[in-house]
Amino acid sequence: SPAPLRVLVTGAAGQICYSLVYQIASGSVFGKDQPLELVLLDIPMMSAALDGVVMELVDCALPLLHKVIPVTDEKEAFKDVDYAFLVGAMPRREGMERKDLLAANVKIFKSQGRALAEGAKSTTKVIVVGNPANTNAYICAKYAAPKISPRNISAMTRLDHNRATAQIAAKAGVTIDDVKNVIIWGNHSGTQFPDVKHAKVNKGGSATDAYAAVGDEAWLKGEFISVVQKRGAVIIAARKLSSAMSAAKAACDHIHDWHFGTPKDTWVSMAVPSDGSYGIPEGIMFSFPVTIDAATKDWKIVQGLSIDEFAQGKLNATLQELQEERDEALRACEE
Ligand code: NAX
Repeated sequence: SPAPLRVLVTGAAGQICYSLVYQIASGSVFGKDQPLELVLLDIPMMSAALDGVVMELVDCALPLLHKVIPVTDEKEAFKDVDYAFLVGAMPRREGMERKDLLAANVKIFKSQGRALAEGAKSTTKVIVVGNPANTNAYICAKYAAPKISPRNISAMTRLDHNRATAQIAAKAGVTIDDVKNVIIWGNHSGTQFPDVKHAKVNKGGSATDAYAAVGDEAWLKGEFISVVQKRGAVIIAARKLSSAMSAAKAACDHIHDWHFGTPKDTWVSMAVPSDGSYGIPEGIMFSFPVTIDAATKDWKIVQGLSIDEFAQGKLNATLQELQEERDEALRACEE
């Protein structure tokens, strides 16, 4: 069997990782023949809980899991990693301003960007899940460069992508496999734009566009978009905790597709540093439709999709929010 991959998961004692680490270790991300060394990072205060997670992983008796290494030291965590799931972040506490939350997280991702540059393999692939995910990834990429290419750092919008796919499947009366090529544009936040203009639905044996399959333009341009944008808040209200199982599954899908490539004629949504496509300024960590080549493990933004006036307005709004977050984050980095 191949040499083990070294995979780092941060925030490993938290909610999302409780689902995530099992999925990784059982082979759903890197395949059933790929041995793994899992490095689990959390803060020192969480070290007892982290040990508990390690004990449970050991007790799962998973053949692919060659090593589990719990750490509370950042430098040690990033050493030689092939893939990093950056889930750990400062949670929002009561009375905390959005600005304070951003500043606290920016410090974490500045430091982790530096640790990546210092220790990780130059080919490392990184997914940032911790919020504000796009801006955290932007800062992480800035401090990991030039040793680690910014192209190797991404933020997760796959949960939003999966939510949009599931909403369309339910409305069209088909199963998930019958829906492909939805797009999440922009920020993982309330300004994201879930776009189905270019999506395909397989209904009754023939591929049709989502508008025809759903047959309700008003719903697609209204309720559908706000359901996807607000799904996270609705889950918090119901569970009193934020999405964890679905977030972990989405992180696995994201890295699975980066590792194995996207299927023919299929794209997925990932926040990546813009190359200038669709008028989004270079470097902004923006969610785009991307395809991934399995051999090079390099993503490409899907080109040539038409953007109508309705879509352009939504793209502008989410871009503006991302630029404001970036400027605030850069100021916090100076402090
Ligand atoms: P939890 O609070 O359950 O877990 C977070 C863990 O991270 C804690 O164990 C904490 O000690 C640890 N941590 C904090 N600072 C750290 C640091 N500097 N290094 C390593 N570990 C650190 O949160 P959970 O529900 O697991 O959510 C984690 C993050 O994902 C949050 O920021 C959340 O907002 C974000 N989400 C992002 C989503 C996305 O689609 N991009 C969706 C789900 C989720 O809301």
